[in-house]
Amino acid sequence: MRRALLFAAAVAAAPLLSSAPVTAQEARSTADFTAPAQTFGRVSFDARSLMIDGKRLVIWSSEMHPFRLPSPELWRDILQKMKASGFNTVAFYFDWGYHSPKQGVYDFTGIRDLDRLLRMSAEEGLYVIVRPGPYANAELTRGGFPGWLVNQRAPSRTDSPEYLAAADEWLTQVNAIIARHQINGDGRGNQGSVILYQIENELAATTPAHRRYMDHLYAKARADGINVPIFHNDQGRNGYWTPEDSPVDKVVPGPVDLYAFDGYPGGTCTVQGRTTRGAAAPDWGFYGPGGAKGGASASPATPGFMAEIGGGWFDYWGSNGGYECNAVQRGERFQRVFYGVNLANGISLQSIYVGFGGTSWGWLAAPVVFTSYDYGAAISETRELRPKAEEMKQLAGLIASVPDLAGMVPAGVPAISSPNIQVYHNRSPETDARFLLVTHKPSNGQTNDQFTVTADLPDGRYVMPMTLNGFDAKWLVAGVDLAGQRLVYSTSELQAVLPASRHDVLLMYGRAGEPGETVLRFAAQPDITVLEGDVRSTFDAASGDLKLDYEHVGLSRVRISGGGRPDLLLLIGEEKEAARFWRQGDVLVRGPALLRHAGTERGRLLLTGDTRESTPLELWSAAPASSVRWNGAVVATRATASGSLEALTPLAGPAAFALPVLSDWRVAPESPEARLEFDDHDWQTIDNRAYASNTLRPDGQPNMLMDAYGFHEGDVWYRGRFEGGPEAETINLFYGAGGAGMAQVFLDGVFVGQHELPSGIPRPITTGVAAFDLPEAARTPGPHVVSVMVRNNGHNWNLDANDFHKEARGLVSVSVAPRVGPGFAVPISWKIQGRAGGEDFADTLRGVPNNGGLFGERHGWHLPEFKDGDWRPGMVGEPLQPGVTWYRTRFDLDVPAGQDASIGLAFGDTDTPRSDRAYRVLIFVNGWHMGQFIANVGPQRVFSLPEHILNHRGRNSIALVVSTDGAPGNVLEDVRLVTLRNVRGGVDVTTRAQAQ
Ligand code: IPT
Repeated sequence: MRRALLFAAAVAAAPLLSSAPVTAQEARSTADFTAPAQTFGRVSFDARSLMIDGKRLVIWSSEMHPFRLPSPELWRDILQKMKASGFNTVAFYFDWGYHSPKQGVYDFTGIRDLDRLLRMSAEEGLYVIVRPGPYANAELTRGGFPGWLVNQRAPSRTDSPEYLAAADEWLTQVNAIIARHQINGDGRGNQGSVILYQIENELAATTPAHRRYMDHLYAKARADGINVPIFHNDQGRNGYWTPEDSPVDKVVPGPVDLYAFDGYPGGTCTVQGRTTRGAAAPDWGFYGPGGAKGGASASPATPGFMAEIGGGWFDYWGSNGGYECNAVQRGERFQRVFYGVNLANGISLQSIYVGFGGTSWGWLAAPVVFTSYDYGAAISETRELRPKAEEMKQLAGLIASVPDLAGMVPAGVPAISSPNIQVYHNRSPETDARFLLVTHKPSNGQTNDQFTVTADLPDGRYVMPMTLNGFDAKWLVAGVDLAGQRLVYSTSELQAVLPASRHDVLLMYGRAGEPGETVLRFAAQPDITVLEGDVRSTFDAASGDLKLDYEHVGLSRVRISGGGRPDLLLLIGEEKEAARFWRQGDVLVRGPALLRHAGTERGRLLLTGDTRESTPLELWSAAPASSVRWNGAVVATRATASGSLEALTPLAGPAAFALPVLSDWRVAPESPEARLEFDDHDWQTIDNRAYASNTLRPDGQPNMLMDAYGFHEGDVWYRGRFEGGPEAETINLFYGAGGAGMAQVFLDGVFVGQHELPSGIPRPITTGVAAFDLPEAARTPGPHVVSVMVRNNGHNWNLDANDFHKEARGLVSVSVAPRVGPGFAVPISWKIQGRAGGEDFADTLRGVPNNGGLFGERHGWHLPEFKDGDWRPGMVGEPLQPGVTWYRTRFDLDVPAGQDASIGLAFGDTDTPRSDRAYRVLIFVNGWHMGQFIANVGPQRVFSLPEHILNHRGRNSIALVVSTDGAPGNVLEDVRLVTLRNVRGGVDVTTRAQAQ
């Protein structure tokens, strides 16, 4: 009751009624604006927003996965790019399986150094949301569960003691690290910037056993010293695991401090790579229809919180290549409309999944995805800022410039002259500042409209002429104090406010060519000097309003002085011009492709960043600067009439550099396991050990699953001995191998056949049956060997908490039997071999994802130090034997100093997602397994190789592991190095991932 009444008061404060039939829906929030703030040290929250040190802020977060960038120094590059795009927070999943090769064994060194990651995040000025699982999903093999957990029969994600003991192992380790980096400190003198902690991930099973599991995770975190608020991410706005029992909704209460949910609205990229504009942006808060689903009240006393809001989507084996489409689908305009509607709905914590996707290198990927996890994210896999990052910078710039945006509430519906338009109108209860989100009605509307919005704003009633062309939204603020200025309203969007040394600077922008107007308030008429552009002004002495009107063309500059306020430089740009500005600290910089940092040292302004080409530089700083340095070098500047400093000569762009041609290949055939006489005495014997998989198998079979023998990733080999006889006509396999997985079968060294699992979009086929006729030789009396290689392209995830990750991998059952008739199966005794050392592998530098059990991998053929001198010289394109063939070569790179490049490896015709050549390649670079290319499945033909793995200034080695059925044409296509990105700047990558 209390809630409803209070809210009614907020709505009643708006006297204007729409003259048009429809405007923004009337808000029906049950948010409890009187709920007392809950405090967790420096972090607190109430129904409206999170607060840090008692100060409200919008949590504007971007996710990345440290495990998808095996180059710790480049983590900093991503963090800096996120920070430069305006995010104040970064979210991390941690992948349990990445750190734990074996039960009881954990590794947080090198590429797995989470201490380093969290330290860096704090150094880069980002708050951190941690999501350590134990379950993650994240398109990871087993959804992040370790390989050894597949052998546990106890149901995962429940309170079964065995599972909890396993989860606790991980949590004890990872929580100890997280605890040291909390914003509240750990009580032992360590401190960092972690503000929120997620338990579990989208757990939609809510039985008492699941509730007890969640209780356990909460208690475990607290026992391990986690002292920040704890939340869970509901799969949708269902009300699963909310901190309190809602008075109005059927919610599932759970042990969380904050309620959060995930959402991926906005349509999809079809398999054809086309963008389809989906439904309108959902009202998941204040303006929603109520009810747990899609309503505003799943958790009335906690702020709107989206732990994942889609910032792209993953792509599938066998697609036509969806990442560019996803980048557009959830790109510019989408962000304005969807994230804006969220913000207007009171979702004051939003975390974009993902801001940088990276690479599912090695065997990290779940069966659904191939190597690239680019995701169409704002920061591409090659670490390029896509145009949508620039739009984010503009939106985030507004959020940073107007702290009043945190904790706003609905302010009533303004009048709009067009039925095609709606305006979400919110106000700050503290300052009365307004947020007006102008979008189409419905928000996926595409019309071009000119209309007026009439609203009672803090400084009076105003009729604002506006334009909205196509799918778009405008994020406007009104009645707000900005530095020493008063913005009455503007139909342009605000990107930055800088109280500069000589005058305030406001940076506004709008769509190219569209008209705009900005009204500022003064005590008396100020002096106006238009320095650049065509800006008209009128002053209304009665109100003190100075109205500027203009078109958004290029960059206009207006100097305003007097009028009882500090001097002001108003910059009004068309969108693209404004996107060239960066705000870092107390500096506004125009020009470069990226501004990483701005700091001052003894009056000197120190800037670091990237240039893509020769670039002019202009800057405004809060404190006067005696000199300016860019990436360490002095930049001669002059003062301008705009109160800025301008570089006398442009900043240099990057120098071009050449890449070597890959040649001098050394080639060696592999698959010796296929041969009859191969020595397998040290292989494990297949026996009847406990079977933990939920894949049904025929009665009486031994346990053939690879995981049962400690082999969880990549390839495994089986050898089965039998006595030849008339029954040995066919071989029938039932196997599990993940998306686009495969099996190859040999008899006595002779290739029998290959079976490939279909890719299947959006749900891959992950197990299959195959039958082959055996050659005549199998029927000759005496010992014979069938050798089967199974390539495991990842274990399933376990999103639905049904232990799907325990689906069989490797062989489930095999029979050698007559072709027809009753017959009987030939008895076979089996052995299995996989990754060297199984769960006790030696290569702890590269860790869990790197290797499977190919003969070459077991003998170090992938490693840079391997001596391939006795391999025969070979060429790409030459005919291949069925089975596996290795290609190795070396090359030198010489990327100019001070430049950051992304170099990749390309196969064949990169304009087509797949070819009719059926072959696969595992790519090893300096010993690191950086991807899998499947020519006939696709779509990925270019593989990004991050620096650190790649030595940009010196020697590198590459090993390509090609498997084929040996049919004519199934041969390695042209392979070449390609430069995917090249800038001057970058972060220092001084260590290399291996001794060369
Ligand atoms: C949601 C997961 O929480 C996340 O881990 C990731 O898998 C993401 O989806 C898709 O990339 S699951 C939700 C879409 C049902």
